[in-house]
Amino acid sequence: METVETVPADTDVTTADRTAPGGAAGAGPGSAPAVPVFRAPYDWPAIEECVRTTGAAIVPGLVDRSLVDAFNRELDEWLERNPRQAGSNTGSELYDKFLGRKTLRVHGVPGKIRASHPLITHPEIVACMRRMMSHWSNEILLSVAELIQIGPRESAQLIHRDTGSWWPHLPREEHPWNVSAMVALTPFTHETGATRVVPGSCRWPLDRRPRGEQIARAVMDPGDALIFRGDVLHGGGANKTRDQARRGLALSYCAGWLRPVDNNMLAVPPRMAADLDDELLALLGYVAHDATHVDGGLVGMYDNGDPLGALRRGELG
Ligand SMILES: O=C(O)CCC(=O)C(=O)O
Ligand SMILES: [Fe+2]
Repeated sequence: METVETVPADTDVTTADRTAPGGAAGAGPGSAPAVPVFRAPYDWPAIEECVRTTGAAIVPGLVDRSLVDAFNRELDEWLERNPRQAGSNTGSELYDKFLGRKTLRVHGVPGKIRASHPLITHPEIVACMRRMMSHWSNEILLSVAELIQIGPRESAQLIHRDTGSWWPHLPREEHPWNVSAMVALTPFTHETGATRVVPGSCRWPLDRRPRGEQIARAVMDPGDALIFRGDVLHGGGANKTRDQARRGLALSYCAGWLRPVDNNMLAVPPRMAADLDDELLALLGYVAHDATHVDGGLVGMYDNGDPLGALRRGELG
């Protein structure tokens, strides 16, 4: 379970500033905090430095609209065939509240929606994740690809750190070992439930609570992405509309030796994996993590070797 940190619910303070191409917007004198925005042409070293030090950055237009439209189309068709209720039933009232009673969540997206594959392997997203976690690992894994659709009249999600999924008190370091890209699939506005982010909170003590005016909003158009490290405080915003769902795809990646949140090899079992490309399969866990170049060992092996080789030889499932 993720760490849940309570703040005054529904505090709705600020939006991400929009700036000229290539520029990052910060909080001006006297203004509320903002998530810095980096427009194309993307300055990746600056984006990564911003995420590393403050916890989050918005990258407008990172994902091509054609990919967003294809994903939304296939998801709509899938939801028609597999009707789902909003809300979760985890057995824990607190956790169900955390997940949202009017929020539709679909896990195991790579096994359900094929149009998610070019998003999960998006070259710029994956390259950014690899660089950001290279301090820890030469390989990264997809931790979870989760569709998060915040329905009308949903209240704000509790502010939390995603890193709490593993163990809330794991040491927090300069370099993150969990970084996510929240890709907007519909408009993220103050009304629909734009993600709330507390810039700088990746450096806060675990028990420090944000005040309302320290919470920024990730206002985004479809195709924009919020990139954030797992230990920055954040949460879904309240959806104040009567009829507009806010749809986002949360793509979370972690160091290659860490156990992902979703069991992606059950989501995409060998019979489905056979015709997928190596890059996606590696992110899903079909490649062993090899740390021998730093005098380490291997984890994630199958039959004393790499699962991908066994898959390609037809030895799995
Ligand atoms: O939906 C959002 O904007 C954020 C959701 C989130 O942070 C989570 O469920 O862990
Ligand atoms: Fe989260």
